[in-house]
Amino acid sequence: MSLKHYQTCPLCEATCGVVIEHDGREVLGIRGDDDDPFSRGYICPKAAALVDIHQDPDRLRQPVRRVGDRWEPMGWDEALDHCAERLADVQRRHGRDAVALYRGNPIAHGYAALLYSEALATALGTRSRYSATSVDQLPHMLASLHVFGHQALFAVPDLERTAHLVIIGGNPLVSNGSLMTAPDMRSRLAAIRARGGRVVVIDPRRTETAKVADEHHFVRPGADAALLAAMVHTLFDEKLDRPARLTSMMDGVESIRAAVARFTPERVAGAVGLEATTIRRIAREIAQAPSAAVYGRVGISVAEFGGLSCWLLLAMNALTGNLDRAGGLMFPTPPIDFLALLDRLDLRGSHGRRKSRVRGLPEFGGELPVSSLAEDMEVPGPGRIRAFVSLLGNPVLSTPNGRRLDRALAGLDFVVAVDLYVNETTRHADVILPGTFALERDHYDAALHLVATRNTAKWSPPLFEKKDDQRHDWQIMLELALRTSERAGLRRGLLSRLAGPAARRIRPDQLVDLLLRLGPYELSLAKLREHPHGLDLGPLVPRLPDVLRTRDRRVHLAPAPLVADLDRLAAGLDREPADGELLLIGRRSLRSNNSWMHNSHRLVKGPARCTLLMHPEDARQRGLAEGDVVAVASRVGEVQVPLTVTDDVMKGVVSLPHGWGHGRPGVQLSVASAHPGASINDLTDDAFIDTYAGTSVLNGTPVQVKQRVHTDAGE
Ligand SMILES: Nc1nc2c(c(=O)[nH]1)N[C@H]1C(S)=C(S)[C@@H](COP(=O)(O)OP(=O)(O)OC[C@H]3O[C@@H](n4cnc5c(=O)[nH]c(N)nc54)[C@H](O)[C@@H]3O)O[C@H]1N2
Ligand SMILES: Nc1nc2c(c(=O)[nH]1)N[C@H]1C(S)=C(S)[C@@H](COP(=O)(O)OP(=O)(O)OC[C@H]3O[C@@H](n4cnc5c(=O)[nH]c(N)nc54)[C@H](O)[C@@H]3O)O[C@H]1N2
Ligand code: SF4
Ligand SMILES: [Mo]
Repeated sequence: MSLKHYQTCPLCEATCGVVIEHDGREVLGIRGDDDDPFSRGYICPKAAALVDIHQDPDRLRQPVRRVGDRWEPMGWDEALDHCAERLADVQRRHGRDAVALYRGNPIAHGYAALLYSEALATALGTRSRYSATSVDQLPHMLASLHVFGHQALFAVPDLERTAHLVIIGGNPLVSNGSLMTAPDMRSRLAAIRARGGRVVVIDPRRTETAKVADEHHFVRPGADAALLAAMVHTLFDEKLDRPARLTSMMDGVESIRAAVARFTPERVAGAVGLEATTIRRIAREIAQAPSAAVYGRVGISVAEFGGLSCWLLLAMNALTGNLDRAGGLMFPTPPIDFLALLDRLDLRGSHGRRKSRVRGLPEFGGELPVSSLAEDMEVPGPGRIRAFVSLLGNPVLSTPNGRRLDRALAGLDFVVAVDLYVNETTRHADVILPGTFALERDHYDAALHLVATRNTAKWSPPLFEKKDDQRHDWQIMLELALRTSERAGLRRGLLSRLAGPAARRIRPDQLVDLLLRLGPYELSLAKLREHPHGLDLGPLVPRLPDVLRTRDRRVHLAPAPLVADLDRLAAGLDREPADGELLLIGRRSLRSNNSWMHNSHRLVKGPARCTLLMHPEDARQRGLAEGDVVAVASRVGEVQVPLTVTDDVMKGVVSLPHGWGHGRPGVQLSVASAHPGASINDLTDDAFIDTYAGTSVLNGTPVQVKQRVHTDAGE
């Protein structure tokens, strides 16, 4: 008997519809759902691996406690009470901020975990909050906060209608798009070209996306802000700016003109690695295209001037008249209107309201930059972090200077992780609380509709009901919140006892139902149940000025703090690289998902993927050859990896993927441990940050590829 179950793949931002064939107990096959109106049958190789994670013998299925170097099973009540006791104890003795909380990427891919992780953070009352945001999209949110007045108000490329797409520091053919939810990027990019449009890629590597584009330009890592400043300058210099359509809604045109005056293409060309004439042409073509969208992603955000780049990117779109129009950057209309909800709380986002304890890095949206986490655990003094709650995250592999975080975690009083595995981070836990996985829970893409290139809605029920001895991530978070509060003191204890029974009765899908009803399409769960393949709500529509959350409902093109930060950019323009120095950048693979899917045999089989890419000339200068094992060293560490020599990477630049490094002792990932690779974040530097935004710099790390390690015993 073969049954069909329809759901959304929760692994990345593309939100592809999948059909899962099953017999009620076992999965028989997973393929793309041709009837999903958004993904139209597309899936990538990771979708099939959903079943591998589901069935993985290494996956934890009940709470475990670390006893020496062994893990002992625990009952749920015992485990939750124990964790609550320990967290409350740390907070009683050292203050609330002594418990730090980190929220990882998969939280954004499950609405319930998203909601209840927020509840847990609130209940703990700690200001030591961290997430993957500060190693990812923070500068994009910061630009939105300044320019549009809300950190969660995103403008995304209108891929379906654009005539000219410029991609700076994104590789959507592999990442499947980010802050740009659009399944099947290959077809979507091909469609732009098929209708006579152009795709231009600017990246220090000739990426998979670059190879299907009309044009690719190498850019020096970290130089995008200078490049974008020069592009904006060119608009004014060549009288190409067309803000007319938006004049009545836009402030700061004269200020930004003055602010970028010193960044002429001729002045920045050397630092950027592009000819001044090319910079001018790229800007001109954007301005003159019938419609254009300039899009940037991780390559521009986790960089020294990420805040500036993300701001100038928005300015480039706005000044060419491409903001909020078909074919340009547009604002999605999500079925759950989070912004309207946050308006009721008068929440727009925040930056720099307080500073991290040791280094004084700026808060963003209530969180501190994760680059300050290890030092705030290690350095003695009042307010030092003593306990750590890790929710669906693996910061040892995903944040800079992972070795330091390893040491810091090992020195804490108590660590609890909500996770599926004993991995590089959770091996430091005292207790691991494993939740259900994708096939055992319902799905609704609350967060990704905020960045989708088409308005859609889809809810899917769980394929398999969870077993009695399993807990959903949201249930674990709710119980940790309630049980810790009960133990924490009179007022919180009382509140928690009063609120607890109600909170335990509400199911998260009831919340989704309510929020859908309040949303702009007045949907409901019942309505979505009638559309198991998903509901198409149409192309993006113009939303200015109502969508803006600036107090005056205008687009602020020249926010003072960002204009001021241009001085830092100008000061860095003539910096010379040290002798022999190469700049290290990252890379993603279609068969990886950050750090945690290497335990699927079907995804890791084949040639090793964790290799260092190097330009032939750089290799020759160092006497290195394809396949050599090389030592890559930065200020903070050294790793050894095999070398791939290729002119797909710019001269002076080397590339290593992130999410590897599974060889650490204690990790219980039998497949991944056989393909360990090395962690790029053992090289990235927690001291190297965008000092204005607070984001970690993960691209453009100075490294030396020092010596050739002879692997052949005879040599
Ligand atoms: N050098 C470098 N570093 C980077 C990046 C880069 O480009 N270069 N990219 C950065 C980016 S963009 C991001 S988003 C971060 C990601 O950083 P993190 O979010 O810290 O890391 P992930 O690898 O996503 O780890 C997710 C964890 O959640 C667990 N997990 C997965 N699904 C579930 C689930 O359903 N339930 C439970 N309970 N656990 C689950 C996994 O086992 C894993 O431990 O990495 C960042 N790090
Ligand atoms: N298969 C797969 N898909 C994923 C993920 C995954 O791990 N695997 N991770 C998901 C996550 S969490 C995210 S946030 C997204 C990220 O989505 P993307 O940003 O599209 O993914 P990346 O591959 O990191 O692309 C960044 C690009 O920037 C380039 N780059 C590096 N430094 C610079 C620079 O200084 N300037 C410029 N212009 N470019 C630079 C890199 O060469 C790379 O091509 O992908 C998501 N999708
Ligand atoms: S692109 Fe792949 S991983 Fe991402 S949602 Fe689609 S099938 Fe899942
Ligand atoms: Mo990310």
